[in-house]
Amino acid sequence: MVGVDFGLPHFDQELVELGLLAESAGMHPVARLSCKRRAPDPALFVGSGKADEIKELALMHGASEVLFDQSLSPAQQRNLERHIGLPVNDRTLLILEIFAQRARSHEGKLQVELARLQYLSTRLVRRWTHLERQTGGIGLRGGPGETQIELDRRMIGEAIKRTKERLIKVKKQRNTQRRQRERRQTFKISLVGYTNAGKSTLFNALVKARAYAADLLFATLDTTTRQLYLGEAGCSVSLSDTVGFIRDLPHGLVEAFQATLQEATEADLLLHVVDAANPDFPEQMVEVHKVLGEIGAQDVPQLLVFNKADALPPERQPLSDGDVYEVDGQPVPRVFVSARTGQGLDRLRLALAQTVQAREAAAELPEHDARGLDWEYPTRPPHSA
Ligand SMILES: Nc1nc2c(ncn2[C@@H]2O[C@H](COP(=O)(O)OP(=O)(O)OP(=O)(O)O)[C@@H](O)[C@H]2O)c(=O)[nH]1
Ligand SMILES: [Mg+2]
Repeated sequence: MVGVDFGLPHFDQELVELGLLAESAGMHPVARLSCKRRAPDPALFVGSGKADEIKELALMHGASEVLFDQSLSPAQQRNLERHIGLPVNDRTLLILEIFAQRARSHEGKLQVELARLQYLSTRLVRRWTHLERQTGGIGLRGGPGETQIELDRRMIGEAIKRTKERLIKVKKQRNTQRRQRERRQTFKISLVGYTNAGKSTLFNALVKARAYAADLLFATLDTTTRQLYLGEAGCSVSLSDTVGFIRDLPHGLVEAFQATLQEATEADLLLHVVDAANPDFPEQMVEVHKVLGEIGAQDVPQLLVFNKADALPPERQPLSDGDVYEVDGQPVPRVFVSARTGQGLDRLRLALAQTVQAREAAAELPEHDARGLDWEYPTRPPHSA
């Protein structure tokens, strides 16, 4: 695994996340190497000396593949493969690979297929312009490579169109189901958060379900929804568990998973689950807000759930089971829980019940200024874009 530090914020020196991604895709990282550069080398991404070093390290450890934490251009990828003599991939491809392995539902598979095709098409287009330049002399049109790529591109374009059409059909069915749910007027809560934060574990603990939870990135791809009865409010709400977020989520994936991510946009409340035991949690929260902004869910009220309290060292144990936390200068209510041990879950249920009741009260009094309510209950957007 190779990381190249260009002086950008949050450079992952130890390549921790890349390692987790690789393991989630079923690989075993054997060696890590990071280096500093001012700018990527156009041909090899790293210098040729560094490329030799990577090759040596890979040979020494018997590696069968080299993974880069940063995005490579198609030409860099090809040149590196030639230089090192092993397949070379980057983080974007790795994430696509995990999604492809993990997709279960019909819709999930279609979404992954669309993302993969879109990724391929950008690669082909770039390779195509590159060839075009090579054969670019006047009157020098149409070599064999050109026709082949033209053909590939047309086929991919058609496959993208077909996949999109099939997705639209699936989406229509989903909308019908959603409308049926809406007719029942249930309060909708969506779990959001960085991948591996513990959303599915919390979901299972709250609704006593058995959604797949694992120490893998992107364990969940499909949305699962269950009814959650809140005794304190005397009503049921619907709770949805869905796909996790990650920094630099490949753009094609965000687009392809729009329908799945939409769930968050239409929620009445977002439970933003944070892995409080992960030292990188502040950056992860920023990434989650970024994706929420991209999908237009930034104005949905939030409740922060700091999870994995059981894994916090004694000096970081929370002083109370809940408080208010500043996000972008805005106060957001927060509770501390452990989805694993059940610690704080009663407090979380109570906070949910109070939020539902506060919202109902606000709905009954149209003139009511939500800001007048106690800040413990999220009744307005915690932050604006
Ligand atoms: N110590 C501790 N571990 C937890 C807790 N909650 C979840 N985990 C672990 O964290 C890992 C990830 O949990 P998941 O529930 O799959 O996380 P997720 O947010 O659904 O992850 P994705 O679906 O991959 O985005 C699993 O190994 C869980 O056992 C907790 O409260 N304490
Ligand atoms: Mg999950």
